[in-house]
Amino acid sequence: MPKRAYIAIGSNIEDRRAHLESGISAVAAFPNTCITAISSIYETPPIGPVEQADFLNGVFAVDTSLSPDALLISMLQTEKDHLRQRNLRWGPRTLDLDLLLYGEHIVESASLTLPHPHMNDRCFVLVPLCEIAPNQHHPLTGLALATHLAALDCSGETKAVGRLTLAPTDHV
Ligand code: A4P
Ligand code: MG
Repeated sequence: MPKRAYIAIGSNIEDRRAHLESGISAVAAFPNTCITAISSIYETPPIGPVEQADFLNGVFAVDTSLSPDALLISMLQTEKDHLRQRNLRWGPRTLDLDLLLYGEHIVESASLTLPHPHMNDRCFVLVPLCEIAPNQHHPLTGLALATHLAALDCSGETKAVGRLTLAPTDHV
């Protein structure tokens, strides 16, 4: 039985939009996986200790029969395929793919934490996520995602700058 998962995508190295589009197309080509929704794309100031260029961020939903670990491994491989360098934590990146939610799963392993531990604090995640799944409940808090978003002040932090176009793909 496929599970619904939510994936955050980001880039702050040009061509940012092209990186997002090819990142989502790569996920759409994962086995037994199809994209069911894509948020708008938002331009967001960098959060965290590293001074760097603004990001483009978005969130998309997939229905997948891959396990959480298999999905994450394919996502990390997709980042590598986009020449993602890992020399600075929180540093600039061509493509970042974070697994936010996988059904109601709660996981705490060496390689995977679910739900994503920072998702409730970040406007660049919750604004696009609530565009496509406002009534989804957070598995740990039991609260609707829209309730978490209402607790943040995202004014001035995210600006919708358009939508992505995704070429149709054949699915299994
Ligand atoms: N990992 C564990 N759980 C997960 C999960 N649920 N999803 C492990 C994805 N990965 C998960 O990630 C390090 C390891 O986390 C992975 O090997 C995986 O096994 P990483 O992508 O190599 O490192 P990172 O991205 O530099 O660190 P981190 O903590 O993921 O950073 P974030 O949280 O992605 O923050 N500002 C704006 N405006 N927009 C952004 O997108 N991004 C960051 C990076 C900072 N500031 C930003 C943005
Ligand atoms: Mg990451």
